[in-house]
Amino acid sequence: MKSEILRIMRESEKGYVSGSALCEKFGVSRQAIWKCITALKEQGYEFESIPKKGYRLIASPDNLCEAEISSRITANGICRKVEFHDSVNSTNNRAKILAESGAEEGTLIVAEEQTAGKGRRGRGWESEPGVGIWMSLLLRPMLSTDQVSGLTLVTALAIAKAIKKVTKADVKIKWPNDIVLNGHKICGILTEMSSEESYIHYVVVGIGINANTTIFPEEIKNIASSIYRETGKKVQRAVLIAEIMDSFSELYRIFQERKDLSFMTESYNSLLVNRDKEVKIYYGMVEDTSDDEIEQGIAKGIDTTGALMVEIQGEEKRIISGEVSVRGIYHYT
Ligand code: BTX
Repeated sequence: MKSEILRIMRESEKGYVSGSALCEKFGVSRQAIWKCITALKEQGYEFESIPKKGYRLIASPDNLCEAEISSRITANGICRKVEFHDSVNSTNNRAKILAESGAEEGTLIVAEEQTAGKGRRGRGWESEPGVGIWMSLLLRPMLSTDQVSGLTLVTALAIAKAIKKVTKADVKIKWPNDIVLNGHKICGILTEMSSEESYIHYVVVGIGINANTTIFPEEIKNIASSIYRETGKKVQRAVLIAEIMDSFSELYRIFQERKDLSFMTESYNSLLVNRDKEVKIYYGMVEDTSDDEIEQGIAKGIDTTGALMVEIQGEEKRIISGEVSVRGIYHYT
């Protein structure tokens, strides 16, 4: 009921919603509505209440909770259900458990804190409470297993578009799965799949965004940053989550119809941080790849399968994500 009340107030044209209209809508007493409003106030929501007119929502806090997120999610988009946790080990792990027990496509797991956030290839992901967006979306896509890596690129573009829309920040994409702002990593994506031969049971797309983070641990302070640190403006996280779900819904629908990325290569490439720049390709971990496992070339952009085209000694080579890292010559980007 809380998320519905918030949604009704946000959508109300005059701004005010009368107590009796809410009682009628939910078939409950005035006392029950008042209790709900009081609980929302305790969570930091501010209401104006005027006799004979009703309640008006005047401020929403940036505390993530199921009601706040659900009340902003578009009804006919990909997200059908939000599960919120104050703390979990990893939202990807939680999404996988739900997927194994039959949860439907569009289940979104969001956590205020992850105690064992995961990056790719066994790496960790710093997920401190109160400042980030740590979430995983469960998908049951109509794609073949070799098309699934495209979902990471679809997600990256959806996030970049949403961040641009909500914050106006000039974000870029570092192929295949980082979103960067002023050369710093502000977001990572971890896509995990469960399949049998060519049949996909499910895919979990994990998204980590440093929204309002101010301090990073020593090991990552040179590469990581947050939207707040780069723009000076705090992000209302539930607003950004809803916007990401909207932009993802649209791109995901088209990707499933077309089965390739031709519809978005241009927009993706226009945001590519190292397009037409010199890059190094590491065929192992960046930190310990030996010189003979590093190639150097000019990044040209993605093709319709999502591979990065790199010009190496006059010839274009397709770089497939998975086992490689691509970095600029001097910087992380
Ligand atoms: P990645 O392997 O590209 O990046 C991991 C690397 O990024 C780490 O080794 C570290 O150097 C750096 N790093 C760690 N934490 C952060 C951070 N908060 N900001 C910037 N850089 C960082 C990227 O993997 C995929 C990350 C996905 C995270 C989401 S959060 C929700 C979901 N649940 C989960 O466990 N993972 C995903």
